[in-house]
Amino acid sequence: EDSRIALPIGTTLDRYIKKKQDEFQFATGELSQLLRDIALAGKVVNREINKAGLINIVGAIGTQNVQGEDQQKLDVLANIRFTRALSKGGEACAVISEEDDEIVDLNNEGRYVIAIDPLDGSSNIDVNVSIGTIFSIFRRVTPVGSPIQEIDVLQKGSEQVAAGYLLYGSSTMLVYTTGHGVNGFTYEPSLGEYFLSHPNMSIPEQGKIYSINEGSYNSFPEPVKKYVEHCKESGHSARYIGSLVADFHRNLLKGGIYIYPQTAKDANGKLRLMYECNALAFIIEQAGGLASTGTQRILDIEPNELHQRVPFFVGSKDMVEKAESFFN
Ligand code: P6P
Repeated sequence: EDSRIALPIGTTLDRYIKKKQDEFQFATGELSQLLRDIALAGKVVNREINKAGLINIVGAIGTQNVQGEDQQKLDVLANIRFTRALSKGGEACAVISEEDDEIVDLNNEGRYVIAIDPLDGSSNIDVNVSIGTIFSIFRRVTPVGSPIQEIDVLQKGSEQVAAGYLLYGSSTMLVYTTGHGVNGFTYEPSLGEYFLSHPNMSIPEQGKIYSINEGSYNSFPEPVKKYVEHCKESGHSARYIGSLVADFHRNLLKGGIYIYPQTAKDANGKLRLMYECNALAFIIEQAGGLASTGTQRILDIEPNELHQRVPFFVGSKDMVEKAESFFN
């Protein structure tokens, strides 16, 4: 928590980014511009999501992404919007996305690499459940101007320079960290501005909410079954929206744990390390929580594949530690 920059609630995102940049002499304008580019794309996607029911852009378009999941029209659109905004912004030189099998080389002199899930939970669009965008920002490793290589994108989560998510819910929010705490901004569509609404976010160390799809209970590893039983014995509330960003955000505000463990269907869990778990792990640690596979800190994992999946335990410190204790 950095008291130097306690800006009043209602500060706009632009003013906040500028203030933070001034405060941290090492902060270069590129990262600020990159955050602005992402925020702008979020405004465009937000508008398309809000219109989805009216102009018939919901529903699968028949193509599938690398995960073999039906691509909903909106997640294809969101991928185009974010990739185009990043390409035009010029600060990012490469993107890895849930929607693209391979690395997208933006062929520019940008110093940053983005890992993004442009619209997670897109199967929830048709039923009007909140959905989200998740992003991680890394510095490229190879020299600017040289061809992008896998080592530029397959970096440990602890190498992130920034991470965040957009939540398209009853209101649309942008929540992000640059390693100096977590701040939440609420979007006001009539003004086209994001306003600081949740300064210095921190997750309660204790929580009474557990989020897990108990439909897969029978195939959970024993330690996970034991932890679920512990939650029931403790009288915790089960809350599972089935949209990762929505479940994560609620737990960040109220305290809680979200778990997507190994199951019979997904031997390493369903969620992807590079563009889902790493970003949320960075955010939760900056907010005083924890994120692990049950046995390993998410941010310490050396990635070996763009779309690799990992088991994911994220949330209140005491709850994650309790879940981990069943693995020992
Ligand atoms: P399940 C949505 O498809 C998603 O990627 C996350 O947003 C969500 O938390 C999870 O999968 C839900 O998966 O297997 O419980 O339906």
